[in-house]
Amino acid sequence: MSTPSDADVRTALSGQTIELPSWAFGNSGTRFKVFSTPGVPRDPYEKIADAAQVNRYTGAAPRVSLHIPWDLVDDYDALAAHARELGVTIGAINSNLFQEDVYKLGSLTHADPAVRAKAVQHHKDCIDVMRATGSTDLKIWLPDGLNYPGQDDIRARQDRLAESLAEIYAALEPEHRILLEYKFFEPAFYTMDIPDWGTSLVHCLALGDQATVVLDTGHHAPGTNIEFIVAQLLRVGRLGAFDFNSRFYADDDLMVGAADPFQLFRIMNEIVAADALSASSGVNFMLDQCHNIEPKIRGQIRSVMNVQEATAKALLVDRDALAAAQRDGDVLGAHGVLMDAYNTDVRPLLAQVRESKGLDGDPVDAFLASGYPEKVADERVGGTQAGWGA
Ligand code: LRH
Ligand code: MN
Repeated sequence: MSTPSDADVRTALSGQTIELPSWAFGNSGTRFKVFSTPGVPRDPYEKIADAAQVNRYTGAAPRVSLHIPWDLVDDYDALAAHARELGVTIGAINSNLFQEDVYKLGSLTHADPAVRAKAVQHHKDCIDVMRATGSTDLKIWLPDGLNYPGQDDIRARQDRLAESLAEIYAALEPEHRILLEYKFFEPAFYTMDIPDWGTSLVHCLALGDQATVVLDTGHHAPGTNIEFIVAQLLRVGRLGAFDFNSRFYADDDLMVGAADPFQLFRIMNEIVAADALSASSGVNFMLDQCHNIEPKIRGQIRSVMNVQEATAKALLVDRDALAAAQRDGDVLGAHGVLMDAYNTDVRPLLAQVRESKGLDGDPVDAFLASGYPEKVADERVGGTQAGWGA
């Protein structure tokens, strides 16, 4: 990868897209409290309308991922048409196996074949939704795991998981992909059945080419070098997507780049170095966040901007100088090349890229000036606000 020209940098930034999670627009919180806010969407139609606002002002968020059954509707063709009218499309379809009593001791890993069959059928139902919405990504995150040593046989659960995933894989259309997500703890506290990238990769390799790994930036043990995992998954061609967010301690699901902007830069630096920014790379850049206390649409706009800023800095890395310093063993020289890019203020460049697309240079100001938050707070009265625990 040689140093991109200024025009290349602008083209890459102009074409960057980030997928938004429908659930970021609903109420969320912790086990202590799920806060409500005036104007929060009450159904998937209103969630998509809010997501479309993010795309309208950033020009970089043309897809919305759905979560089933949180985004259950009678007519997915109508929902997809609604999205298109607003200038966005339906992205990944997320299954949900973490809110039913029957899955207390597991879902795709459960010892009872009837429970596994129910969980497999849920994914086949999600694939039906994908056929209706034109989605190609089925995202699977399993809450499955153990709380106490001896509670169940770790290896037997892996065998059952592999068997269940194979049934789901067999139901995919040729254009579909499985995005298999891992998480090192929670809701299980002794072991998760897909705790790390290695376990997800082992299952993906066993399934076939349509199975790839999702890297959620909040799902690693503290101190994990996430960009190393990014580089390795890109190297083996199995990085299917990111669930971007940030955290100070656990799976905090805070705005991406808020807690550790340097980490986000290092991650995007591996993406750019591997020429994996473009849509053809097959990497789906998604957000997976909860705006527990802050305004949700503005939080998503800020998050998209944080990814754009980290990406712009990564694109400004002088690749030729970096390669030369690395070749010469010039440790501080090489590190310095990266830090020069990281310490570059890219906000004027991004404002110009937005203006070149006919957008306002500052999406947050433009959104706030629109009066949309006040408008929906007035309109969305009555009904039940969407969200965790709704
Ligand atoms: C699990 C997870 C997963 C989603 C959920 C909303 O922690 O990251 O990606 O299903 O959050
Ligand atoms: Mn996630």
